[in-house]
Amino acid sequence: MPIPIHDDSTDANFADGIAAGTSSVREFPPLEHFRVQNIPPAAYYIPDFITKEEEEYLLRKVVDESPQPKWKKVGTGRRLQYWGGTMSKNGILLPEPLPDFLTSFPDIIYRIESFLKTGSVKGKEKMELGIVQVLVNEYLPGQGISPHEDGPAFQPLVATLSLGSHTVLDLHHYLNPTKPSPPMISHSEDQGGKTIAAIPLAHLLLMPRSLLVLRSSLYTSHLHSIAAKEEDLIVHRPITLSGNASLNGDEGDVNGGGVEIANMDLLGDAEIVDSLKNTGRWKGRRDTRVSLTFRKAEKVLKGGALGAMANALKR
Ligand SMILES: O=C(O)CCC(=O)C(=O)O
Repeated sequence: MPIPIHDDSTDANFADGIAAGTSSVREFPPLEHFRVQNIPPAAYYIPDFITKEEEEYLLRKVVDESPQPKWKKVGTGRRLQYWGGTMSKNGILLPEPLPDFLTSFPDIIYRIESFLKTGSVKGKEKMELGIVQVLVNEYLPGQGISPHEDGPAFQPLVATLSLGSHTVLDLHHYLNPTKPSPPMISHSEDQGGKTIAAIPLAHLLLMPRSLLVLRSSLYTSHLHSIAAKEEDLIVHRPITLSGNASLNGDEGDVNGGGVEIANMDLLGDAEIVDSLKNTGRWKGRRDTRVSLTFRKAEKVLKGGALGAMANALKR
């Protein structure tokens, strides 16, 4: 299964493209090719969805050139921004125009939409997003996000682009309190009266420039989080002929917080995959990571920004 590895030859074209006002669009196999196996439906991991130049350009636009008031701080100190509008208290998006650096140069939104359509199967759920809002999260090393659902205000299909650094996204499932599933221990964290499993269901290593697509039950009935860490230890335990997992590296790695990832076969990063296969481990220090989550609100206020203003005046 050929996984696209970043092709440096396209970088020069992109640099030329900057001058010429065009961008170099790479071709990908259909979405299904990137499905993460053995987890609930469905997650897709696409390595190098954008080029290094596009990553640098987007970081410049979002971090260096965004007006300070655009940033909001959450309790843990993490910063975020909304592009395309914000949600009203009753879950209706008050829309604003999306900036050029997301719509036309680079034409990221168009590329995500076109790529998702390659996942549509006739007669089945359509993979159409209709992006109206982009949520930007900035994580300094040591910052994370606690387990949460993105909620019913958004369509259960989201795409997240990672910039600047890798991270590990954890996926969690709810426990049925009347039917605990050993060896999981229920977590006291409250999610609207529901308990979540203490041990994440899966871990995904998200590399810079990759796109992660979550949809369906992985969006509607699971949670996701990022542990607040400065460094990640990934371990790999190949399955032996007897069907058991054997650890190449040190058993202490697992006890010491090392995690196995579900998307190793899709990483497209030869250095990491070689390290995991040969030594059973890979360690990476986190740098500042910026994520862009592209989503569609279920309800959007008609009349756009002007409508939002008129409504505010009516109140
Ligand atoms: O940064 C990420 O990859 C995830 C962001 C996220 O889960 C959120 O903002 O709801």
